[in-house]
Amino acid sequence: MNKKTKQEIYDASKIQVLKGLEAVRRRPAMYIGDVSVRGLHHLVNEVVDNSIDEALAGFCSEINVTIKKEGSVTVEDDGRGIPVDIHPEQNRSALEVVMTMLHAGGKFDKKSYKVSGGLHGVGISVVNALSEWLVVEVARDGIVYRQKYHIGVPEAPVKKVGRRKNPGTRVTFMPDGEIFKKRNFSFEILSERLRELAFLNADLKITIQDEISGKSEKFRYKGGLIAFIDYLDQSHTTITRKPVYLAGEKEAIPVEIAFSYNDSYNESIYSYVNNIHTIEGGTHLVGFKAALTRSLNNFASKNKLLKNGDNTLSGDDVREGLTAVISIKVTEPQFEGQTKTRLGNSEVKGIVETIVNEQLAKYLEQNTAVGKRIIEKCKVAARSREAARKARELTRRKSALENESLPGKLADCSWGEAHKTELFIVEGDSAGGSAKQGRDRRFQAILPLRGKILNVEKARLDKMLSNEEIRTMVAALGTGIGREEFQVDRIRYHKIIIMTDADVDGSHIRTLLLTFFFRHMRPVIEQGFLYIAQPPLYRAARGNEEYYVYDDEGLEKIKSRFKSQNKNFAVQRYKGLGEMNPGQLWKTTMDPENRTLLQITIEEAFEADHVFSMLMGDDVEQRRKFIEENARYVRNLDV
Ligand code: 0RA
Repeated sequence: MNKKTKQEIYDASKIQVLKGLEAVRRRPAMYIGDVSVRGLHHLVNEVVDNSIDEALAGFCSEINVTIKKEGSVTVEDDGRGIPVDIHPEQNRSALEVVMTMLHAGGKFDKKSYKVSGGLHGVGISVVNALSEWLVVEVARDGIVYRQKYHIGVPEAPVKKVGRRKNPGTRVTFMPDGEIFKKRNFSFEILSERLRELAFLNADLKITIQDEISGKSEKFRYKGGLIAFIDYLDQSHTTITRKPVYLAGEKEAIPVEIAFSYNDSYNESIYSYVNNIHTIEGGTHLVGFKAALTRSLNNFASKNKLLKNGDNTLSGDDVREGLTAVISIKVTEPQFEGQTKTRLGNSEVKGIVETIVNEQLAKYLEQNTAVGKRIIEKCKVAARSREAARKARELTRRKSALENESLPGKLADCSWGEAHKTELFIVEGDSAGGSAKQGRDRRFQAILPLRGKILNVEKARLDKMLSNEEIRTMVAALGTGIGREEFQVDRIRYHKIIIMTDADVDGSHIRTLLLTFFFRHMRPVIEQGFLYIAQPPLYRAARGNEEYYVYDDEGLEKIKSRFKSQNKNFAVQRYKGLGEMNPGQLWKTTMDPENRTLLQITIEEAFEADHVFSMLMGDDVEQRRKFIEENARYVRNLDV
């Protein structure tokens, strides 16, 4: 029998490694989603996820993230350290295998809740392949091992470089400038995810330090999900003094839930599978909702809290003012949907349902007073929903008589087919005027909105419908609104384009609109109908040569070109759309041949909604500042 020599084995696996790395570098988006801001930060999340796995296995209590002065990032944990022994089949250190082979993690599966497919769980080797350089240091059995790589290729075998008592892993990497156009890490983006992870993993200590800005944060929540709910509710008054906490495990699926009721009319449920935010929900969420409705109705009828005139409480009734977090772990999750964030595993629904039914009944038995307050709130919700339904029916009958007409403010287009037409929702009458003159009236419709639309956070649907701007918008869209009426198929345009000024007010209006669509017309986003226009920020001109510039980087480029040619030039900064004449607005922002549109995904709308819920404090100045700092949610998109 032919026996391969060690050298042959080594060379063969080396070729395999190079092929793998090449695949990642050729199509990075397949592994990390995209190569923009999100993909860049995904690299850090990927490394952190490995440390989180070690924490889930019970061996790691602290994770430290540092943005270094030079622009690299270090992720350090106090876990067992990546194994360093010689891998029998690969004939080299296990550490090298983990760092260089795609999906090598599985070889050492710790039977934790690793994610198969999707964006997370692609393995640390992907980060390595997309890094100009990466250094890993492992402390195990009192010895420190080290290896360095350039775009994923080891510089030399793993070396012993020192001694240290406490085990752990430290990964430092510099993203590759050839893959990522922008390489600067955002303290805010990283902090947000790390805080979330600290909430989801009770008592885990996570720190982040930014050596560039000097900012730092420490996260550690003994209360876990309970602390998460308190955080989400911080700007609201709750009727459940302490969040309700339920936990259980069935068929090796642990389920953890915390919830509360507050005085708003919104439902905010955050669901997670293996620490991944399932924005599109899924079977765990369905199970929770079903059990919540059932348990509360059972409690209400047992305690005779529903009078003869009261109907049973609907799902909408029991979720008004609800803040909930549900976190489950599944060994082989199936993710579906537009952003692969909907859990598909069908067995999970029943498991969550059973656990919630059992645990919640127990809780309500022991906390009758809280239960009664919740039911009272649900009953108020049910009554106002009924009142709203009657009012809607009345307006519907009235408008049927009046032959439902389009709002006067809408400058409609002449073509009738939705898939060929666009609606620009424009901030302010003056920009609306320019847009009307500049558009191609065959397929572009313009709807100017005056000032701010109603704050949808504070209003119930019935009150919202009394707001003229909202009614006008709903009428122009043609979809109707409200659970019973909204129909995305009736939409009159397949591109809804939000066009606002590039200032703080503009970004506020944009956030409001995104929140509105996210909460009340989610299918419009899911179908990919919602966009944001990108007006230029500057116009640089010299004689009759002119350039429109869309960001500060572009401005610097144009400036240096003009300067190098020793020419006089003028730069105009556009503060609002109104500063452009109709021709300019068409050319730069509306003409399908030249413009860039940013398509809104559910993820982005969710972020806007999240930002929005967070700024419910009444301090206007603080709110303004918050919006400014978070404008990135609706900026850093690409189509
Ligand atoms: C495989 C096996 C073991 C630990 C790890 C991987 C591990 C990976 C990373 C990545 C970042 N930090 C990490 N910490 C641990 C278990 C090894 C054993 O049995 O001791």
